[in-house]
Amino acid sequence: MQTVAVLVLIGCALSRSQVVQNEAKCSQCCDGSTSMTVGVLTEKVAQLVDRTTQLESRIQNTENELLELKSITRGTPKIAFSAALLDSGSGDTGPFNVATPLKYKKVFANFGSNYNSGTGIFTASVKGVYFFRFTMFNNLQQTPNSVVSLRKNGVSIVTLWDVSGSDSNDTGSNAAVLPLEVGDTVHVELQENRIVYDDQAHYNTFTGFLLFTN
Ligand SMILES: [Ca+2]
Repeated sequence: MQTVAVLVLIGCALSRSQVVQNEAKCSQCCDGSTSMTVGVLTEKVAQLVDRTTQLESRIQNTENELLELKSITRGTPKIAFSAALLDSGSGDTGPFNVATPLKYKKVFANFGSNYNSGTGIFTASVKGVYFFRFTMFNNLQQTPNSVVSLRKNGVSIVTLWDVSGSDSNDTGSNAAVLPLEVGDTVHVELQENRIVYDDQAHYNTFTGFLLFTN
């Protein structure tokens, strides 16, 4: 009986030794795996951030396309605006030491709300071909000093010019048909150190509308 008890105790001691060895091996194994797992996770997170950025860009593009499609599927997109320079009163606008968008404040119509009277800028919400026209009345001083241009995405397209002679009360207009992508902008710009005059007869106007989508 005593012999059996001794053998059992030896067996238990051997088993405990094996468990301790296995625990040590496992600890080494886990430390290595943890380092590898952190590296893999860091890479995965970076990939997810890239993917999220790409998805956000695609969602933005899809929203823009949806806005365009909604406008089209209602029938002919209703985009047309017309505005004059002064909402009230009379007087010169300018001169400014830098070229400045003219803010046509007296809004006669703004179907589609593509024209912003706070900035003077028209932003196309639909891809298509548009017509724009603007008029200019020169300053009332003896020497004319008025230059105004129609600009697409900041680039001059057509211009009105009256800067010499002794006449005043001159008016002029210019126009252009422009293909626009969604987000393209069109505005009328008073050139630096130039002046225009207006009153409630509304000589200076900015008008535009969509001719057709394409
Ligand atoms: Ca003139």
